[in-house]
Amino acid sequence: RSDLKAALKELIPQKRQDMLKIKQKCSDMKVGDITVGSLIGGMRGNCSMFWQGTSLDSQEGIRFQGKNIKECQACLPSDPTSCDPSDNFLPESMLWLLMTGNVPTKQQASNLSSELAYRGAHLPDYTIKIMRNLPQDMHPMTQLAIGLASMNKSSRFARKYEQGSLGKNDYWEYTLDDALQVIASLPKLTGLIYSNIVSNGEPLGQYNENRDWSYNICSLLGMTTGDSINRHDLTEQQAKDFVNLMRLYTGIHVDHEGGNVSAHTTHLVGSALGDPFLSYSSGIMGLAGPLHGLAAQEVVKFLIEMNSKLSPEMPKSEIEDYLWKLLNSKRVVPGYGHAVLRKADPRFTAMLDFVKARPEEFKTDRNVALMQKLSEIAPKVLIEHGKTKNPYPNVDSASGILFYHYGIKELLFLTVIFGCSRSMGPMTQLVWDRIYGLPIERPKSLDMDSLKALCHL
Ligand code: NMX
Ligand code: MLT
Repeated sequence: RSDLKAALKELIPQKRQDMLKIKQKCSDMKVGDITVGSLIGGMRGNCSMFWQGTSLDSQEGIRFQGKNIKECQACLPSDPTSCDPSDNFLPESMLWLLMTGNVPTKQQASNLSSELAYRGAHLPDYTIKIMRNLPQDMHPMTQLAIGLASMNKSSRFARKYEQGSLGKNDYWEYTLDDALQVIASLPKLTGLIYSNIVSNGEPLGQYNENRDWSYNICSLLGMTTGDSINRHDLTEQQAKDFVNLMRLYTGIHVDHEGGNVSAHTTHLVGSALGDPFLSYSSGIMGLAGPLHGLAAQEVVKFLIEMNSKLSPEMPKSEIEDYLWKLLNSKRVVPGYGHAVLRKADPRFTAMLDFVKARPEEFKTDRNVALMQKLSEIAPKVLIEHGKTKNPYPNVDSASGILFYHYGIKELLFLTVIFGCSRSMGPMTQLVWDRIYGLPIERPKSLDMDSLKALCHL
Protein backbone atom coordinates (compact mmCIF):
# COMPACT_ATOMS: atom_id res chain seq x y z
CA ARG A 1 0.00 0.00 0.00
CA SER A 2 1.15 3.59 -0.66
CA ASP A 3 1.18 6.28 2.01
CA LEU A 4 -1.55 8.32 0.27
CA LYS A 5 -4.12 7.64 2.96
CA ALA A 6 -1.67 8.68 5.69
CA ALA A 7 -0.81 11.85 3.75
CA LEU A 8 -4.51 12.70 3.48
CA LYS A 9 -5.08 11.99 7.18
CA GLU A 10 -2.46 14.60 8.03
CA LEU A 11 -4.08 17.22 5.81
CA ILE A 12 -7.68 16.66 6.85
CA PRO A 13 -7.95 18.48 10.23
CA GLN A 14 -6.68 21.81 8.85
CA LYS A 15 -8.72 21.54 5.63
CA ARG A 16 -11.89 20.71 7.54
CA GLN A 17 -11.28 23.66 9.82
CA ASP A 18 -10.78 25.98 6.81
CA MET A 19 -14.05 24.77 5.29
CA LEU A 20 -15.91 25.21 8.58
CA LYS A 21 -14.63 28.78 8.92
CA ILE A 22 -15.71 29.58 5.36
CA LYS A 23 -19.14 28.10 6.02
CA GLN A 24 -19.62 29.94 9.32
CA LYS A 25 -18.24 33.32 8.28
CA CYS A 26 -18.87 33.68 4.57
CA SER A 27 -21.95 31.66 3.61
CA ASP A 28 -23.84 34.85 2.69
CA MET A 29 -21.02 36.32 0.63
CA LYS A 30 -21.94 36.77 -3.07
CA VAL A 31 -19.84 35.01 -5.71
CA GLY A 32 -21.58 36.48 -8.74
CA ASP A 33 -24.95 37.13 -10.29
CA ILE A 34 -26.99 34.45 -11.98
CA THR A 35 -28.58 35.78 -15.15
CA VAL A 36 -31.52 34.53 -17.17
CA GLY A 37 -29.01 33.98 -19.98
CA SER A 38 -27.10 31.52 -17.81
CA LEU A 39 -30.31 29.82 -16.66
CA ILE A 40 -31.32 28.98 -20.24
CA GLY A 41 -27.74 28.85 -21.56
CA GLY A 42 -26.14 25.84 -19.92
CA MET A 43 -25.20 27.78 -16.74
CA ARG A 44 -22.37 29.36 -18.72
CA GLY A 45 -20.25 31.76 -16.65
CA ASN A 46 -22.19 30.84 -13.54
CA CYS A 47 -19.67 30.21 -10.77
CA SER A 48 -21.52 27.76 -8.56
CA MET A 49 -19.34 24.76 -7.81
CA PHE A 50 -16.53 24.05 -5.40
CA TRP A 51 -13.69 22.06 -6.98
CA GLN A 52 -10.43 21.59 -5.18
CA GLY A 53 -7.86 20.04 -7.52
CA THR A 54 -7.89 22.12 -10.68
CA SER A 55 -8.92 25.48 -11.97
CA LEU A 56 -9.39 26.66 -15.56
CA ASP A 57 -8.34 30.12 -16.67
CA SER A 58 -9.94 31.23 -19.92
CA GLN A 59 -6.62 32.59 -21.23
CA GLU A 60 -3.98 30.36 -19.62
CA GLY A 61 -5.79 27.01 -19.56
CA ILE A 62 -5.81 24.41 -16.86
CA ARG A 63 -3.83 24.50 -13.61
CA PHE A 64 -3.43 21.39 -11.50
CA GLN A 65 -3.23 22.52 -7.86
CA GLY A 66 -1.97 25.85 -9.23
CA LYS A 67 0.58 24.34 -11.63
CA ASN A 68 0.30 24.61 -15.41
CA ILE A 69 1.19 21.72 -17.72
CA LYS A 70 4.80 22.78 -18.23
CA GLU A 71 5.34 23.17 -14.49
CA CYS A 72 3.87 19.71 -13.93
CA GLN A 73 6.14 18.30 -16.61
CA ALA A 74 9.11 19.86 -14.84
CA CYS A 75 8.38 18.59 -11.33
CA LEU A 76 6.26 15.43 -11.36
CA PRO A 77 8.13 12.10 -11.11
CA SER A 78 8.27 9.81 -14.14
CA ASP A 79 8.72 6.03 -14.50
CA PRO A 80 11.20 4.97 -11.77
CA THR A 81 12.41 2.02 -13.88
CA SER A 82 13.68 4.30 -16.66
CA CYS A 83 16.47 6.89 -16.64
CA ASP A 84 15.35 8.62 -19.86
CA PRO A 85 14.87 12.32 -18.99
CA SER A 86 12.45 12.75 -21.92
CA ASP A 87 9.92 10.37 -20.31
CA ASN A 88 6.64 12.01 -19.43
CA PHE A 89 5.56 12.12 -15.80
CA LEU A 90 3.37 9.30 -14.50
CA PRO A 91 -0.36 10.03 -14.19
CA GLU A 92 0.03 8.44 -10.75
CA SER A 93 2.24 11.43 -9.79
CA MET A 94 -0.54 13.72 -10.97
CA LEU A 95 -3.05 11.78 -8.88
CA TRP A 96 -0.93 12.35 -5.78
CA LEU A 97 -0.68 16.06 -6.62
CA LEU A 98 -4.45 16.34 -7.11
CA MET A 99 -5.26 14.45 -3.91
CA THR A 100 -2.78 16.14 -1.58
CA GLY A 101 -1.86 19.45 -3.24
CA ASN A 102 1.80 18.43 -2.97
CA VAL A 103 4.32 17.17 -5.51
CA PRO A 104 5.09 13.55 -4.59
CA THR A 105 8.60 12.34 -3.99
CA LYS A 106 9.81 9.69 -6.42
CA GLN A 107 9.17 7.10 -3.74
CA GLN A 108 5.62 8.30 -3.06
CA ALA A 109 4.81 8.27 -6.79
CA SER A 110 6.34 4.85 -7.22
CA ASN A 111 4.47 3.44 -4.20
CA LEU A 112 1.17 4.81 -5.46
CA SER A 113 1.89 3.33 -8.88
CA SER A 114 2.57 -0.05 -7.25
CA GLU A 115 -0.61 0.17 -5.18
CA LEU A 116 -2.69 0.83 -8.30
CA ALA A 117 -0.95 -1.99 -10.17
CA TYR A 118 -1.66 -4.37 -7.29
CA ARG A 119 -5.28 -3.29 -6.91
CA GLY A 120 -5.87 -3.50 -10.67
CA ALA A 121 -4.54 -7.03 -11.08
CA HIS A 122 -7.86 -8.77 -10.37
CA LEU A 123 -11.27 -7.62 -11.50
CA PRO A 124 -14.26 -9.30 -9.86
CA ASP A 125 -15.30 -12.52 -11.65
CA TYR A 126 -18.82 -11.24 -12.27
CA THR A 127 -17.46 -8.10 -13.97
CA ILE A 128 -15.22 -10.16 -16.26
CA LYS A 129 -18.16 -12.41 -17.09
CA ILE A 130 -20.40 -9.44 -17.90
CA MET A 131 -17.72 -7.78 -20.03
CA ARG A 132 -17.04 -10.95 -22.00
CA ASN A 133 -20.73 -11.30 -22.80
CA LEU A 134 -21.24 -7.80 -24.14
CA PRO A 135 -21.87 -7.55 -27.89
CA GLN A 136 -18.74 -6.80 -29.87
CA ASP A 137 -20.45 -3.86 -31.56
CA MET A 138 -21.80 -2.27 -28.38
CA HIS A 139 -20.49 1.27 -27.96
CA PRO A 140 -17.17 1.01 -26.08
CA MET A 141 -18.23 3.76 -23.66
CA THR A 142 -21.41 1.82 -22.85
CA GLN A 143 -19.22 -1.22 -22.18
CA LEU A 144 -17.04 0.85 -19.87
CA ALA A 145 -20.00 2.32 -18.01
CA ILE A 146 -21.48 -1.17 -17.56
CA GLY A 147 -18.17 -2.59 -16.32
CA LEU A 148 -17.76 0.18 -13.76
CA ALA A 149 -21.38 0.06 -12.62
CA SER A 150 -21.14 -3.72 -12.13
CA MET A 151 -18.27 -3.19 -9.70
CA ASN A 152 -20.61 -1.34 -7.35
CA LYS A 153 -21.25 -4.85 -6.02
CA SER A 154 -17.75 -4.73 -4.51
CA SER A 155 -17.99 -1.16 -3.18
CA ARG A 156 -16.69 -1.01 0.38
CA PHE A 157 -18.43 2.34 0.88
CA ALA A 158 -21.81 1.00 -0.28
CA ARG A 159 -21.48 -2.09 1.92
CA LYS A 160 -20.52 -0.14 5.05
CA TYR A 161 -23.26 2.41 4.42
CA GLU A 162 -25.86 -0.29 4.04
CA GLN A 163 -24.73 -1.92 7.27
CA GLY A 164 -25.37 1.42 9.00
CA SER A 165 -22.03 1.21 10.76
CA LEU A 166 -20.37 4.20 9.14
CA GLY A 167 -20.12 7.65 10.72
CA LYS A 168 -20.16 10.66 8.39
CA ASN A 169 -16.60 11.61 9.34
CA ASP A 170 -15.37 8.24 8.13
CA TYR A 171 -17.14 8.19 4.73
CA TRP A 172 -13.99 9.45 3.05
CA GLU A 173 -11.82 6.44 3.98
CA TYR A 174 -14.12 4.00 2.20
CA THR A 175 -14.67 6.45 -0.65
CA LEU A 176 -10.89 6.67 -1.07
CA ASP A 177 -10.61 2.90 -1.10
CA ASP A 178 -13.28 2.61 -3.81
CA ALA A 179 -11.93 5.60 -5.76
CA LEU A 180 -8.47 4.02 -5.98
CA GLN A 181 -10.11 0.76 -7.01
CA VAL A 182 -12.00 2.54 -9.82
CA ILE A 183 -8.78 4.07 -11.15
CA ALA A 184 -6.77 0.87 -10.73
CA SER A 185 -9.37 -1.23 -12.55
CA LEU A 186 -9.41 0.91 -15.69
CA PRO A 187 -6.43 -0.69 -17.51
CA LYS A 188 -8.02 -4.15 -17.29
CA LEU A 189 -11.51 -2.90 -18.15
CA THR A 190 -10.03 -1.05 -21.11
CA GLY A 191 -8.16 -4.16 -22.21
CA LEU A 192 -11.33 -6.26 -22.00
CA ILE A 193 -13.28 -3.73 -24.08
CA TYR A 194 -10.58 -3.45 -26.71
CA SER A 195 -10.09 -7.19 -27.08
CA ASN A 196 -13.86 -7.59 -27.25
CA ILE A 197 -13.85 -5.20 -30.21
CA VAL A 198 -10.78 -6.35 -32.11
CA SER A 199 -9.96 -9.96 -31.22
CA ASN A 200 -13.15 -11.76 -30.15
CA GLY A 201 -12.13 -11.33 -26.54
CA GLU A 202 -8.69 -12.95 -26.94
CA PRO A 203 -6.26 -11.06 -24.66
CA LEU A 204 -3.85 -8.81 -26.57
CA GLY A 205 -1.28 -8.47 -23.83
CA GLN A 206 -0.37 -9.16 -20.25
CA TYR A 207 -1.04 -7.20 -17.11
CA ASN A 208 2.20 -6.63 -15.27
CA GLU A 209 2.05 -5.77 -11.55
CA ASN A 210 5.57 -4.35 -11.72
CA ARG A 211 4.72 -1.76 -14.34
CA ASP A 212 2.93 1.56 -14.19
CA TRP A 213 -0.72 2.22 -14.93
CA SER A 214 -0.24 3.68 -18.45
CA TYR A 215 2.18 0.93 -19.45
CA ASN A 216 -0.44 -1.64 -18.50
CA ILE A 217 -3.07 0.11 -20.63
CA CYS A 218 -0.67 -0.03 -23.60
CA SER A 219 0.19 -3.65 -22.98
CA LEU A 220 -3.47 -4.69 -22.80
CA LEU A 221 -4.12 -2.85 -26.08
CA GLY A 222 -1.45 -5.04 -27.67
CA MET A 223 0.87 -2.08 -28.18
CA THR A 224 4.08 -2.98 -26.33
CA THR A 225 6.99 -5.09 -27.50
CA GLY A 226 7.58 -7.04 -24.26
CA ASP A 227 4.26 -7.98 -22.70
CA SER A 228 1.86 -7.95 -25.64
CA ILE A 229 1.32 -9.31 -29.11
CA ASN A 230 2.53 -5.99 -30.58
CA ARG A 231 -0.39 -5.83 -33.02
CA HIS A 232 1.23 -3.33 -35.35
CA ASP A 233 4.84 -4.52 -35.30
CA LEU A 234 5.95 -1.38 -33.56
CA THR A 235 9.70 -0.93 -33.27
CA GLU A 236 11.17 -0.70 -29.75
CA GLN A 237 11.31 3.08 -30.14
CA GLN A 238 7.72 3.35 -31.39
CA ALA A 239 6.44 1.17 -28.56
CA LYS A 240 8.33 3.29 -26.04
CA ASP A 241 6.94 6.45 -27.64
CA PHE A 242 3.42 5.03 -27.52
CA VAL A 243 3.74 4.39 -23.78
CA ASN A 244 4.96 7.96 -23.35
CA LEU A 245 2.09 9.26 -25.47
CA MET A 246 -0.27 7.35 -23.17
CA ARG A 247 1.41 8.81 -20.07
CA LEU A 248 1.29 12.32 -21.54
CA TYR A 249 -2.32 12.03 -22.67
CA THR A 250 -3.64 10.36 -19.53
CA GLY A 251 -1.52 12.67 -17.36
CA ILE A 252 -2.99 15.93 -18.68
CA HIS A 253 -6.64 14.89 -19.26
CA VAL A 254 -7.20 13.97 -15.62
CA ASP A 255 -9.28 17.00 -14.78
CA HIS A 256 -10.58 20.27 -16.23
CA GLU A 257 -12.10 21.88 -13.14
CA GLY A 258 -15.58 20.88 -11.99
CA GLY A 259 -18.07 22.14 -14.55
CA ASN A 260 -17.28 19.90 -17.53
CA VAL A 261 -19.94 17.27 -18.15
CA SER A 262 -18.01 14.17 -16.97
CA ALA A 263 -16.66 15.75 -13.78
CA HIS A 264 -19.90 17.50 -12.94
CA THR A 265 -21.94 14.33 -13.47
CA THR A 266 -19.62 12.28 -11.27
CA HIS A 267 -19.86 14.91 -8.55
CA LEU A 268 -23.65 15.18 -8.81
CA VAL A 269 -24.25 11.44 -8.58
CA GLY A 270 -21.70 11.18 -5.77
CA SER A 271 -23.47 13.94 -3.85
CA ALA A 272 -26.42 11.57 -3.33
CA LEU A 273 -23.82 9.24 -1.74
CA GLY A 274 -23.71 7.05 -4.80
CA ASP A 275 -20.46 5.10 -4.46
CA PRO A 276 -17.45 5.89 -6.69
CA PHE A 277 -18.23 3.04 -9.11
CA LEU A 278 -21.75 4.31 -9.81
CA SER A 279 -20.65 7.93 -9.79
CA TYR A 280 -17.87 7.47 -12.29
CA SER A 281 -19.95 5.15 -14.44
CA SER A 282 -22.35 8.09 -14.80
CA GLY A 283 -19.44 10.44 -15.56
CA ILE A 284 -18.39 8.07 -18.35
CA MET A 285 -21.89 8.28 -19.85
CA GLY A 286 -21.46 12.07 -19.91
CA LEU A 287 -18.01 11.84 -21.48
CA ALA A 288 -19.52 9.80 -24.32
CA GLY A 289 -21.35 12.82 -25.80
CA PRO A 290 -20.00 14.21 -29.12
CA LEU A 291 -19.76 17.74 -27.74
CA HIS A 292 -17.58 16.41 -24.90
CA GLY A 293 -15.14 13.46 -24.99
CA LEU A 294 -16.47 11.82 -28.13
CA ALA A 295 -15.20 14.85 -30.05
CA ALA A 296 -11.78 13.12 -30.18
CA GLN A 297 -13.30 10.46 -32.40
CA GLU A 298 -15.24 13.01 -34.46
CA VAL A 299 -11.97 14.84 -35.16
CA VAL A 300 -10.28 11.71 -36.49
CA LYS A 301 -13.23 10.95 -38.77
CA PHE A 302 -13.23 14.54 -39.92
CA LEU A 303 -9.48 14.62 -40.71
CA ILE A 304 -9.58 11.33 -42.61
CA GLU A 305 -12.62 12.39 -44.62
CA MET A 306 -11.21 15.81 -45.43
CA ASN A 307 -7.88 14.29 -46.44
CA SER A 308 -9.63 11.98 -48.88
CA LYS A 309 -11.10 15.05 -50.64
CA LEU A 310 -8.01 17.30 -50.70
CA SER A 311 -5.33 17.44 -53.39
CA PRO A 312 -1.96 16.00 -52.26
CA GLU A 313 -0.48 19.42 -51.41
CA MET A 314 -3.46 20.26 -49.14
CA PRO A 315 -3.86 23.81 -50.41
CA LYS A 316 -5.17 26.37 -47.94
CA SER A 317 -8.01 27.37 -50.28
CA GLU A 318 -9.35 23.79 -50.42
CA ILE A 319 -9.24 23.48 -46.63
CA GLU A 320 -11.07 26.80 -46.26
CA ASP A 321 -13.74 25.71 -48.77
CA TYR A 322 -14.19 22.44 -46.92
CA LEU A 323 -14.67 24.25 -43.62
CA TRP A 324 -17.16 26.71 -45.09
CA LYS A 325 -19.23 23.89 -46.57
CA LEU A 326 -19.31 22.22 -43.18
CA LEU A 327 -20.28 25.43 -41.37
CA ASN A 328 -22.89 26.32 -43.96
CA SER A 329 -24.48 22.91 -43.46
CA LYS A 330 -24.89 23.91 -39.76
CA ARG A 331 -22.38 21.43 -38.45
CA VAL A 332 -19.61 22.17 -35.96
CA VAL A 333 -15.90 21.95 -36.68
CA PRO A 334 -14.94 19.17 -34.26
CA GLY A 335 -11.96 19.89 -32.03
CA TYR A 336 -12.54 23.65 -32.03
CA GLY A 337 -14.25 25.86 -29.47
CA HIS A 338 -14.68 25.65 -25.73
CA ALA A 339 -17.21 26.68 -23.13
CA VAL A 340 -14.62 28.41 -20.92
CA LEU A 341 -11.27 28.63 -22.74
CA ARG A 342 -10.70 31.59 -25.05
CA LYS A 343 -7.24 30.60 -26.34
CA ALA A 344 -5.74 27.47 -27.89
CA ASP A 345 -5.90 24.69 -25.31
CA PRO A 346 -2.44 24.14 -23.73
CA ARG A 347 -3.24 20.41 -23.71
CA PHE A 348 -3.44 20.63 -27.51
CA THR A 349 -0.07 22.40 -27.51
CA ALA A 350 1.43 19.65 -25.34
CA MET A 351 0.24 17.00 -27.81
CA LEU A 352 1.68 19.03 -30.68
CA ASP A 353 5.02 19.24 -28.86
CA PHE A 354 5.00 15.43 -28.76
CA VAL A 355 4.74 15.43 -32.58
CA LYS A 356 7.39 18.13 -33.02
CA ALA A 357 9.85 16.14 -30.90
CA ARG A 358 9.51 13.21 -33.35
CA PRO A 359 9.77 14.69 -36.87
CA GLU A 360 10.93 11.44 -38.51
CA GLU A 361 8.06 9.40 -37.04
CA PHE A 362 5.35 11.77 -38.25
CA LYS A 363 6.82 13.13 -41.47
CA THR A 364 4.75 10.94 -43.80
CA ASP A 365 1.49 11.05 -41.83
CA ARG A 366 -0.90 13.21 -43.86
CA ASN A 367 -3.55 13.20 -41.14
CA VAL A 368 -1.15 14.58 -38.57
CA ALA A 369 0.05 17.15 -41.12
CA LEU A 370 -3.56 18.18 -41.78
CA MET A 371 -4.25 18.44 -38.06
CA GLN A 372 -1.33 20.86 -37.76
CA LYS A 373 -2.31 22.85 -40.85
CA LEU A 374 -5.92 23.06 -39.73
CA SER A 375 -4.89 24.64 -36.42
CA GLU A 376 -3.54 27.58 -38.43
CA ILE A 377 -6.44 27.86 -40.89
CA ALA A 378 -9.61 26.97 -38.95
CA PRO A 379 -9.39 29.78 -36.35
CA LYS A 380 -9.48 32.42 -39.11
CA VAL A 381 -12.49 30.77 -40.75
CA LEU A 382 -14.32 30.43 -37.44
CA ILE A 383 -13.62 34.09 -36.59
CA GLU A 384 -15.05 35.14 -39.97
CA HIS A 385 -18.04 32.84 -39.41
CA GLY A 386 -18.56 34.89 -36.27
CA LYS A 387 -20.43 32.53 -33.95
CA THR A 388 -17.87 30.53 -32.02
CA LYS A 389 -16.65 32.31 -28.90
CA ASN A 390 -13.37 30.40 -28.97
CA PRO A 391 -12.17 29.69 -32.53
CA TYR A 392 -9.02 27.86 -31.40
CA PRO A 393 -8.19 24.15 -31.17
CA ASN A 394 -9.30 22.33 -28.05
CA VAL A 395 -7.86 19.24 -26.45
CA ASP A 396 -9.54 16.82 -28.84
CA SER A 397 -7.99 18.36 -31.94
CA ALA A 398 -4.78 16.40 -31.75
CA SER A 399 -5.14 13.47 -29.39
CA GLY A 400 -7.14 10.92 -31.41
CA ILE A 401 -5.11 11.23 -34.56
CA LEU A 402 -1.90 10.47 -32.65
CA PHE A 403 -3.33 7.23 -31.24
CA TYR A 404 -4.59 6.47 -34.75
CA HIS A 405 -1.07 7.00 -36.10
CA TYR A 406 0.30 4.22 -33.89
CA GLY A 407 -2.51 1.82 -34.80
CA ILE A 408 -5.58 2.44 -32.61
CA LYS A 409 -7.97 2.66 -35.55
CA GLU A 410 -11.24 1.80 -33.81
CA LEU A 411 -12.51 5.35 -33.53
CA LEU A 412 -15.34 4.87 -31.03
CA PHE A 413 -12.80 3.34 -28.68
CA LEU A 414 -10.71 6.52 -28.40
CA THR A 415 -12.97 8.05 -25.77
CA VAL A 416 -12.37 5.04 -23.51
CA ILE A 417 -8.75 6.21 -23.19
CA PHE A 418 -10.07 9.67 -22.27
CA GLY A 419 -12.25 7.89 -19.69
CA CYS A 420 -9.20 6.24 -18.10
CA SER A 421 -7.54 9.59 -17.60
CA ARG A 422 -10.60 11.56 -16.49
CA SER A 423 -11.16 9.20 -13.57
CA MET A 424 -8.40 10.86 -11.56
CA GLY A 425 -9.82 14.37 -11.12
CA PRO A 426 -13.45 13.51 -10.34
CA MET A 427 -12.41 10.63 -8.05
CA THR A 428 -10.15 13.00 -6.13
CA GLN A 429 -12.98 15.47 -5.74
CA LEU A 430 -15.36 12.76 -4.55
CA VAL A 431 -12.93 11.87 -1.75
CA TRP A 432 -12.69 15.53 -0.72
CA ASP A 433 -16.48 15.96 -0.99
CA ARG A 434 -16.76 13.24 1.67
CA ILE A 435 -13.91 14.70 3.76
CA TYR A 436 -15.72 18.05 3.89
CA GLY A 437 -19.11 16.39 4.32
CA LEU A 438 -20.58 18.34 1.41
CA PRO A 439 -24.34 17.93 0.99
CA ILE A 440 -26.47 16.55 -1.81
CA GLU A 441 -26.43 18.85 -4.85
CA ARG A 442 -29.87 20.21 -5.52
CA PRO A 443 -30.20 23.54 -7.37
CA LYS A 444 -33.54 25.31 -7.62
CA SER A 445 -35.19 25.40 -11.03
CA LEU A 446 -37.69 27.84 -12.51
CA ASP A 447 -40.69 26.85 -14.63
CA MET A 448 -41.80 28.76 -17.72
CA ASP A 449 -44.48 30.76 -15.90
CA SER A 450 -41.98 31.94 -13.29
CA LEU A 451 -39.46 32.76 -16.00
CA LYS A 452 -42.02 34.78 -17.96
CA ALA A 453 -43.10 36.59 -14.81
CA LEU A 454 -39.47 37.40 -14.02
CA CYS A 455 -39.00 38.74 -17.55
CA HIS A 456 -42.31 40.71 -17.43
CA LEU A 457 -43.63 38.83 -20.47
N1 NMX B 1 -17.81 24.89 -35.05
C1 NMX B 1 -18.92 25.56 -35.46
N2 NMX B 1 -19.71 26.24 -34.62
C2 NMX B 1 -19.34 26.28 -33.32
C3 NMX B 1 -18.19 25.66 -32.85
C4 NMX B 1 -17.41 24.92 -33.77
N3 NMX B 1 -16.32 24.25 -33.38
N4 NMX B 1 -18.09 25.87 -31.51
C5 NMX B 1 -19.16 26.61 -31.17
N5 NMX B 1 -19.92 26.87 -32.27
C6 NMX B 1 -21.19 27.57 -32.34
C7 NMX B 1 -22.17 26.92 -31.35
O1 NMX B 1 -22.77 25.76 -31.91
C8 NMX B 1 -23.11 28.06 -31.08
O2 NMX B 1 -23.98 28.15 -32.18
P1 NMX B 1 -25.55 28.45 -31.96
O3 NMX B 1 -25.59 29.82 -31.37
O4 NMX B 1 -26.12 28.35 -33.33
O5 NMX B 1 -26.08 27.41 -31.02
C9 NMX B 1 -22.20 29.27 -31.11
O6 NMX B 1 -21.03 28.89 -31.86
C10 NMX B 1 -21.76 29.73 -29.73
O7 NMX B 1 -21.19 28.64 -29.03
P2 NMX B 1 -19.99 28.87 -27.97
O8 NMX B 1 -20.55 29.69 -26.85
O9 NMX B 1 -18.78 29.35 -28.65
O10 NMX B 1 -19.70 27.38 -27.50
P3 NMX B 1 -20.40 26.53 -26.33
O11 NMX B 1 -19.82 26.95 -25.03
O12 NMX B 1 -21.88 26.57 -26.43
O13 NMX B 1 -19.94 25.06 -26.69
C11 NMX B 1 -18.40 23.41 -27.42
C12 NMX B 1 -18.62 24.61 -26.50
C13 NMX B 1 -17.03 22.79 -27.09
C14 NMX B 1 -19.48 22.37 -27.13
C15 NMX B 1 -18.46 23.91 -28.89
O14 NMX B 1 -17.41 24.80 -29.13
C16 NMX B 1 -18.41 22.77 -29.89
O15 NMX B 1 -19.48 22.21 -30.22
N6 NMX B 1 -17.20 22.40 -30.42
C17 NMX B 1 -17.06 21.30 -31.33
C18 NMX B 1 -17.11 19.98 -30.58
C19 NMX B 1 -15.87 19.79 -29.74
O16 NMX B 1 -14.75 19.95 -30.20
N7 NMX B 1 -16.07 19.41 -28.46
C20 NMX B 1 -14.94 19.06 -27.59
C21 NMX B 1 -14.81 19.95 -26.38
C22 NMX B 1 -13.68 19.48 -25.51
N8 NMX B 1 -14.04 18.27 -24.75
O17 NMX B 1 -13.30 17.33 -24.76
O18 NMX B 1 -15.05 18.25 -24.08
C1 MLT C 1 -12.72 18.77 -20.70
O1 MLT C 1 -11.53 18.44 -20.63
O2 MLT C 1 -13.56 18.36 -19.89
C2 MLT C 1 -13.17 19.59 -21.86
O3 MLT C 1 -12.20 20.52 -22.26
C3 MLT C 1 -14.53 20.20 -21.69
C4 MLT C 1 -14.70 21.25 -20.63
O4 MLT C 1 -13.80 21.66 -19.92
O5 MLT C 1 -15.87 21.73 -20.53
